[in-house]
Amino acid sequence: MKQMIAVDAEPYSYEMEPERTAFIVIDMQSDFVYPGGFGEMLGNDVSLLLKAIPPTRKVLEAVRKAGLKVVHTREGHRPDLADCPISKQKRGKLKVGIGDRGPMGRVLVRGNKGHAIIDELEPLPGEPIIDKPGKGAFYATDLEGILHNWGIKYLVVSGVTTEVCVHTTVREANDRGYECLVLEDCVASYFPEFQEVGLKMIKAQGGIFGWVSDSETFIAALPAPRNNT
Ligand code: TIU
Repeated sequence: MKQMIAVDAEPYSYEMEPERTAFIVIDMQSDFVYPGGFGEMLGNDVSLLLKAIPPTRKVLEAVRKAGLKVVHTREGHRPDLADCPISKQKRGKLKVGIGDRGPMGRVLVRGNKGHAIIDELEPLPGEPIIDKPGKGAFYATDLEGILHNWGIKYLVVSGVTTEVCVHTTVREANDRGYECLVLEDCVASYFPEFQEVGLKMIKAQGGIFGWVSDSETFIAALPAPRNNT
């Protein structure tokens, strides 16, 4: 029988079917989160992003216990940069840009230290990692096929940055018919005002892109841990 649960959220209660829900962790990579990475090279203070790690870790542990599907994404490019638009390579006129050598290897290039998902949120075997060349997790990836094969309708969203890759992914998902719940303490921006307004934009107009809640409220609403015996 179909099991539905309700999560206290804005603009109103988020109703989801755990069997058809995936938790997505967007771009929690050293290049965005840690000092010395691409985010810092863009002129950003990365300290605000570090705050999202502990709550996201708690949610990861809880959804794994509850038996929800989990998927991770990484923004980055092939070593030959053939999948990186010239516009993206040139943008910002950076001294050390995409593909160049930085303190954590080649910036945003697959296989380099900066591109890797941070240890605190390490994916488990069986949790797909989506390598994406753009900001949105649906563009030029196999995410949609994976979610389709899993029968997913509900996406619970975490990751960085709120107004860039999180927003782009939520907008892409919303247009494809997914019901998105963004956990406000599990997403982060380099800019406090963008964090605030980014979340407002999701839940405004009756939830134009989706719903907003927080990690504790979501964890409390999850079904009892699955008995794997
Ligand atoms: N710069 C910035 O805020 N974000 C990105 O470039 N990528 C993601 O958000 N993942």
